[in-house]
Amino acid sequence: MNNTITAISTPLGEGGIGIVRISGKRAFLVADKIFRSPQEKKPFRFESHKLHYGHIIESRGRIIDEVLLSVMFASQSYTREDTVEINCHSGIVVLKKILDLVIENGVRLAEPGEFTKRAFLNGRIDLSQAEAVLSIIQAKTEAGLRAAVGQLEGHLSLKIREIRESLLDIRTQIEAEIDFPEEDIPFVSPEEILRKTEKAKAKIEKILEKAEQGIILRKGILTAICGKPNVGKSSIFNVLLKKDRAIVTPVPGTTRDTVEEIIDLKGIPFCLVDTAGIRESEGVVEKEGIIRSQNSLKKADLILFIIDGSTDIAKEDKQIAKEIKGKKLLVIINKIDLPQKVSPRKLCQDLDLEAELVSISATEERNLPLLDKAITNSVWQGEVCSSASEVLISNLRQKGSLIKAKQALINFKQGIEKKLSEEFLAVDLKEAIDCLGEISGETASDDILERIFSRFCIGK
Ligand SMILES: Nc1nc2c(ncn2[C@@H]2O[C@H](COP(=O)(O)OP(=O)(O)OP(=O)(O)O)[C@@H](O)[C@H]2O)c(=O)[nH]1
Ligand SMILES: [Mg+2]
Repeated sequence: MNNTITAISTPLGEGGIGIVRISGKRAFLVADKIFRSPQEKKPFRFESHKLHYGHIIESRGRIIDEVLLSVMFASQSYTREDTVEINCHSGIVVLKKILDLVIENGVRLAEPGEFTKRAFLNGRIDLSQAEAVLSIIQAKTEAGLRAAVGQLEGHLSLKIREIRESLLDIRTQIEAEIDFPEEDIPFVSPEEILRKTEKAKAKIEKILEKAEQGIILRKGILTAICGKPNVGKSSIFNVLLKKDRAIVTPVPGTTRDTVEEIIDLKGIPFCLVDTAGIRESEGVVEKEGIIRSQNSLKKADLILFIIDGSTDIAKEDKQIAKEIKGKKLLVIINKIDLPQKVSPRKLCQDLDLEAELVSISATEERNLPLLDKAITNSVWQGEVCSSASEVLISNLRQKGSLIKAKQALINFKQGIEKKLSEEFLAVDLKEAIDCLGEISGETASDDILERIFSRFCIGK
């Protein structure tokens, strides 16, 4: 923990500015060795969080780059350690050269997310806030960003802490009764404990109600567009994307490989996948494409099943309907600008599917707002994270911990009702407290930490 780390914190490539970051006890010492300011002022004496002009110099006195350097004192830095940031020109060679120079001076390369991990271990942020940093970096829509910022600001942390502290209070009361049964401590009635537990449980349930929203905003909805060849899948993919991304031709079997793009509908990120039309095929390439289509269907959170309204229902349509039955899906009748052979009223019955249905024309762009609405409604009804102050969790790990905490509280309550001994009750209560601690990080195992921080990039 006490060694000093460094990394390039900006994307590696040509750009205006690149940043090399150093954090730890040796940070200022290294800055002193490699940085020269025109006034010969020492980085130790710099004001915190101010930029200072100068040069990075290697041992033989040669200038590597003209830079702006800032020092951040441990008490106010991101990692809560002495930190130095070197703003140099962004080029692969120059960044690499400065990084090597820092490493030569007794600093080691940081692991992915290690700066944020230190911020967590040093108590600047809790674990859910550390996860929020990653959510901000990876946000796919503005609503997703709002939710992540809310989490970094500590809305979730505050709520979790509040619930956890109320449970810790109950524990103190119960333990006092276990440890000092004869002492004259104020007696807390089981009714009072039940009331407090119920309140904590209700708060957990309230967060869980919105869990799906938070997770969807973070992860997005994997949406596969499927159907037999030539129904207009790629045309629909392009109109949803509002750009000519996939090839469209009148030849059935045009799309071979799957094509993926992210769109933002009402703040929800949908990862759209255009797939090859599914049919019996002898062509080697087409066959491979169809296997990929089927894999996409298996993985998808949502399927847009496209039917060509201008042709009769074919055996391929029925075959695909069978394959996707039971999945979350939306049926789209396309080509309504042409004379229609398909009856929207009977279609779902004929295909033996239960699904919402929308009729559109991709080429004439008819009913597209209806299509957008049907897609968003299929995963989310109502307003999408309208403010950053909403308490939203952002991943399955947090959801899992909340569900476990809730279950432990249910067991605890039943234990009280059954008048179990305090020792028994204490076990369930501890479980609930620990599960909440997994979210904020107090009781997260090294394994959990490893899994979380390894998803970060190096330099954050
Ligand atoms: N009239 C009409 N033609 C359409 C419509 N949508 C697509 N088409 C045409 O249908 C043909 C096939 O469109 P694609 O989007 O390539 O169909 P696809 O389902 O991706 O086809 P494959 O990739 O071969 O499976 C093209 O000639 C499109 O211009 C529509 O709404 N109306
Ligand atoms: Mg296509």
